[in-house]
Amino acid sequence: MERIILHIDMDYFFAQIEERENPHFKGKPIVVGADPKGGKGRGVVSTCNYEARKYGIRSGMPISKAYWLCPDAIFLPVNIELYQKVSEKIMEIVKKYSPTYEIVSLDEAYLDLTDCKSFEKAKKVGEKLKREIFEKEKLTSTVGIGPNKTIAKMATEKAKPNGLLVIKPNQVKEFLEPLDIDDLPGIGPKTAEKLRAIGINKIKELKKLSKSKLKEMFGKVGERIWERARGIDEEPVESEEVIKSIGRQITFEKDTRNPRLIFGIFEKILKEVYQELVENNFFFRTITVICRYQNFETHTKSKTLKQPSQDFIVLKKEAKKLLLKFLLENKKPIRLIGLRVKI
Ligand code: DCP
Ligand code: CA
Ligand code: CA
Repeated sequence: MERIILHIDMDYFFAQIEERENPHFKGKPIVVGADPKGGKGRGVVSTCNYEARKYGIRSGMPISKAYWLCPDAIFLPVNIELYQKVSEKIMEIVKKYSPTYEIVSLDEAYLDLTDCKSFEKAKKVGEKLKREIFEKEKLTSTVGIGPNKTIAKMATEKAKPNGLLVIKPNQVKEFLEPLDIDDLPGIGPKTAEKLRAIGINKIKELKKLSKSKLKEMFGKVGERIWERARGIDEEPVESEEVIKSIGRQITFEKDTRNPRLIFGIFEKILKEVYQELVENNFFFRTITVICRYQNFETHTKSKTLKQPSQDFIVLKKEAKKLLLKFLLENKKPIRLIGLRVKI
């Protein structure tokens, strides 16, 4: 049966919350991310408002570059606790609009609106949802509606900011074909580069490649790309399966005992685990550090907290203590370190 899928994504999320909290910032370029330290800062831009985007500032860009592009912007630290609270409130609203919902990240979700029976009805639901979020949270969002998740998400991207775009099944082809290949979910910078190297820039051109050719170039993802370029996507909207644990591990290029190197890599692991934790609104109780030595001998050490936590400081402190125990108890060269948290 033909489905009706809605995708919603909050506009310049972290920065919009900061604007809301500090109305006197409105109209000025705002950058949320690491401290620029007068252009010497390390770390990256989390996001910025549309005024800052006029200067070329983007998510993921080094904060030093953002400072160079617009030194007069308002630079703010990431207040993730606040953004999470706002996200929870927004998702409580979103959930009311369909029993079949999927929360993708702090500011993004899908709803299956097939029960609306028509795209016109679904559009009204989308308008109402945007309005309710604005009235209750004073934040704008963008909604895309289409016959599947891929089209709905792409419609959102096109309608940003504060927009609503409906792509009906008979409009999918004309919607997709003129778009750039990197507008297609699943095509990242590397994939796009390879395609451009063989003269493919638009989705219309991408459709000239056979499924087997795309599979040969990109493996299984290639098949997905072939389907998506034609507006085919059967992925159901489903609430995330309950995540039981989150973990990361990294193998050193060379076995090492250098504490600076080991703790340096561990910081990276900590940040990645924490990021995923936040994205999934996951709480942990047990922290496990994994250490594999040169001879592949693998050991773990764990700590269980009295209460579930989502606190980065707690995670970092306890995990580092466990890692330090490994370093103190023997002198064997280390091949891999890892971190896993579970509830
Ligand atoms: N984010 C981040 N680092 C990134 C990308 C995003 O910390 N590299 C955070 C900040 C964003 C939030 O996630 O506010 C949502 O990301 P989006 O990609 O949806 O971007 P925005 O909501 O900021 O902007 P847009 O209006 O384009 O959706
Ligand atoms: Ca967003
Ligand atoms: Ca998003």
